[in-house]
Amino acid sequence: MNHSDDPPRPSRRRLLAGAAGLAAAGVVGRARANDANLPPNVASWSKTLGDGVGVRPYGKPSPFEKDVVRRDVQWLTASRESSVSFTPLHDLDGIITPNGLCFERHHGGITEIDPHDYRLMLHGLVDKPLIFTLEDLKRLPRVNRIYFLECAANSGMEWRGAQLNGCQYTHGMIHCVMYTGVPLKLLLEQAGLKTNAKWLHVEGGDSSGMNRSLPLHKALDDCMIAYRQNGEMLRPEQGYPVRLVVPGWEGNIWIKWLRRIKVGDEPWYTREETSKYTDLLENGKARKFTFEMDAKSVITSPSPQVPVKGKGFLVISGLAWSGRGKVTRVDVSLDGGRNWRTAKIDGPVLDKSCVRFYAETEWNGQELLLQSRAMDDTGYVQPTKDDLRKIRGVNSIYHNNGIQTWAVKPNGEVENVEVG
Ligand SMILES: Nc1nc2c(c(=O)[nH]1)N[C@H]1C(S)=C(S)[C@@H](COP(=O)(O)O)O[C@H]1N2
Ligand SMILES: [Mo]
Repeated sequence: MNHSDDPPRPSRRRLLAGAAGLAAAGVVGRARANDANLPPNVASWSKTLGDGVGVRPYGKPSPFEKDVVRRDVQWLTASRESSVSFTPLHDLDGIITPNGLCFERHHGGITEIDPHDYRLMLHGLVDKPLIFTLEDLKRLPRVNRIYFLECAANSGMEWRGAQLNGCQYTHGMIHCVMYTGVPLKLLLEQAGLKTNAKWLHVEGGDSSGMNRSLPLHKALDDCMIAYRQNGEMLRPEQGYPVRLVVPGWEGNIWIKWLRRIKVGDEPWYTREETSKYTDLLENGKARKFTFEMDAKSVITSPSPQVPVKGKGFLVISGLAWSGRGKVTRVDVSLDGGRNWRTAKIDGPVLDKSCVRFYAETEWNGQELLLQSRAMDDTGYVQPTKDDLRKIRGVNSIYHNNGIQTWAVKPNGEVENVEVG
């Protein structure tokens, strides 16, 4: 079984197969309206009663939105249990990801836990080891926070050049939701930390036993033990009943199905922070503990799965985020980074959360090279892919936050390209 996040390099055949998959998913081609439903006629849906209350105890999207789904790239991983699906960013707006569309990354399949049997152990360098039930956790003081979660391997396929044709695939290993849960600090205070406590070992209850070392300062800062996502209980895919929330840090350390926290005085150097989730540089050395997700952005529309529908007024829209704090500004370029304009950010601007941006233009069928670049409140500016490669080389998989380019063709089609 393949436990890693490193995707194999796609072959040309595979890329073509991917494009055919998009056509099958209904991305190209437009259905025509039925004249009988158009004014001045009375539309068919106005002539009959609809479903009564209670017919749909848990609501679902309209059947006409059936193509707004998570997708996966089958050749990327050897098994479905250790694999990834991608958020359909191109079909969403605002900053909140609906629960059913959050990308999933698991290493041992989706674990189903009976909440009655759920326990969270807290032990190690503490005065009083504790075991919490889910009810224990729910009785503690709680907070609500909106955070993005990005897998460090997001855009990992794009290090050596443009590969996958769609922001769902190039940038879809991200979701942004509201969590409800207990500040981790509170649990640690209940157990009482020994004076030499410096690191935590956090471990999942799934068959992969996903585990990482978490520095104590982060745990005491803004980490959460979350059990709700967008108001309802976490979905099984996201770690029901309890996951660790580590704001701004790489998704791998956000342990799902959290079963154990051990307090120690040094890192454990687990597989996921040595063989995986380190970045090999040109000189053969690897960066270690690159927890923070740097500022990044992507234009979600237009993009390869959302071609431009016609000439005239065009709203360019996208998402930006930074694991270091708040996004302060997003710039958009129409000419591959030669000229930049400041985009409008609309909606909440929160710490370690996504922001939604818009830039408006007139499109007359000219070729565009669309780019966006994010800036955060530490002064950090999202780099070009070339600038990133100058420092990082091309041996890396993780932490690719380079500027994405979409080429808009005269017929409105959009393609993943690189400039420079
Ligand atoms: N227990 C457990 N936690 C886990 C994983 C896992 O396989 N098992 N995968 C990690 C990785 S690599 C990522 S990117 C995120 C993905 O979270 P999501 O499935 O909610 O998108 O969960 C992390 N937590
Ligand atoms: Mo990940």
